[in-house]
Amino acid sequence: SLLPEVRRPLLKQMLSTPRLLRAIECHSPLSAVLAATAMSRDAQHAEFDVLWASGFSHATALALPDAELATLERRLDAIADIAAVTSKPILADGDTGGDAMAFGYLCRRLEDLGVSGVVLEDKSGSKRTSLADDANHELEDPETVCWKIAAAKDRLLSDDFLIFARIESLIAGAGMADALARAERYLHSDADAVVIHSKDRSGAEATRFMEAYRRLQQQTGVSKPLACIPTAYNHLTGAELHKHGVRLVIHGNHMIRAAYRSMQQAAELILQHDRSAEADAVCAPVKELFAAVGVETTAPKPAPRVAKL
Ligand code: SPV
Ligand code: MG
Repeated sequence: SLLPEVRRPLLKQMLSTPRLLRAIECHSPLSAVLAATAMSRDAQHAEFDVLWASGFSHATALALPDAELATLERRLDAIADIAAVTSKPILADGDTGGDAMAFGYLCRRLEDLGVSGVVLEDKSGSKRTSLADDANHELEDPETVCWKIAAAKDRLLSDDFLIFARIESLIAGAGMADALARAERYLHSDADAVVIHSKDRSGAEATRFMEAYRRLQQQTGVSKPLACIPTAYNHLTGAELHKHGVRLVIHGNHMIRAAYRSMQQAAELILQHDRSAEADAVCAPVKELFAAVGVETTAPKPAPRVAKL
């Protein structure tokens, strides 16, 4: 882990260079350790830059729907647990953030934990998960979103905690014009960065927005980093999204989905064969788990007491 004041500025520092950043979801301390230590074989994209403390994944790990049901304090505890065992910058999913007071409180607590930023999505009411085909989404008035961000910024003690304004127009079916109007509004707000979300599997909708966002920045003379969550259009690589102007790619739910599938397979294989030998194929050896969490195999001996003369 890192001291909060050392860890918090890391994301802002990383975003000050033009290189593409890659974030991966984590939902538990162990998933965060795996996310933080994952290495690609080709050295080019050797590791993830950022840990995404996903609301969806945390809720799913608690076997709850992604509808802001876990209390704020419980979310904060989960993020503190992740911070305790990793040293990568953490970007927290702030969901709708509640009202201005609740969102300001969340930001201050995250700031204290050394979290580098939060994503506030512009939905209101009882939030529904963005990737469900049949969900009814209610968009928040962009003025309210900007007010919440401004009020939270006012409460922050540092200038290195970033607030990302997440545009949900394309998720809610409000269309490209609404998404771009919001993007322009957020460019002129206290938000530090913008996130676009889309569930169009072709990726055409997302990339159209990205190109329009590039033009918008040129026209307005204001530029803020753009992030995306390409779960639906995951045939596009980070490098391709970077060419469309994306600065941070968030792989939003892959650790929990991978864990779900292998847990399901292990449980079924044990039942099917009435023994666990076959399940070994989908399980890591315990030694790897020892290495990941630093198990001590011998208990430390107490130091001999030396009588003080
Ligand atoms: C999350 O990971 O919680 C997100 C991304 O907000 S999504 O689930 O795609 O809405
Ligand atoms: Mg979420």
